[in-house]
Amino acid sequence: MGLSDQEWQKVLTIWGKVESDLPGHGHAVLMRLFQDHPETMDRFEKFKDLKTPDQMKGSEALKKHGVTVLTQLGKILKQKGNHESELKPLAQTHATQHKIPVKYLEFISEVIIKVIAEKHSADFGADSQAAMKKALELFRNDMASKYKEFGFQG
Ligand code: 6CQ
Repeated sequence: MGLSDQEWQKVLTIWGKVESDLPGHGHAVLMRLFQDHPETMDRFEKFKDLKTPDQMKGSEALKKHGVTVLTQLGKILKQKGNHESELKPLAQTHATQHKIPVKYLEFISEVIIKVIAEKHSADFGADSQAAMKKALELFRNDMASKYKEFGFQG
């Protein structure tokens, strides 16, 4: 289901706060994802030596990947649902190369909302949270249908 103009506005306003410190938010999202859902880490060959929270905290590679994921997600959100050309290549690599189940996309969506809520509690009220949740659901649904086109059941 689509979002109203007002909902997209809420999503993009809070995303502006995320962009004020993309490395900080990205790093926090990855640390939280790997701590709350350790199985997600197995998909990343290059992170297999990161075993403790301290090692994760000090990892430049983790920070760099955090920027990668949030930069791409930001590009998608800014399309306000008309994200076919941004989504397709991402779905292709995540389905055929990295083999990332939709469940893991759900995990990262939850974590993104938690991290924003922690860092921006004053600016991320119930309405904004609901709008962001909806935007990430739309992203996931569209990823899931593209996955199927690429023969990955996700
Ligand atoms: C991704 C996810 C995170 C951090 C970085 C990327 C958390 O070897 C490598 O360099 C990485 C190959 C790769 C893997 C294993 C990769 C590339 N991703 C994963 C795993 Fe994705 N990713 C996700 C997104 C959902 C919001 C977005 C926007 C995104 C972007 N990815 C995972 C993963 C495993 C649990 C999840 C949940 C996930 C989600 N990811 C990669 C990107 C981008 C832009 C890229 C590089 C280009 C490409 O498509 O390979």
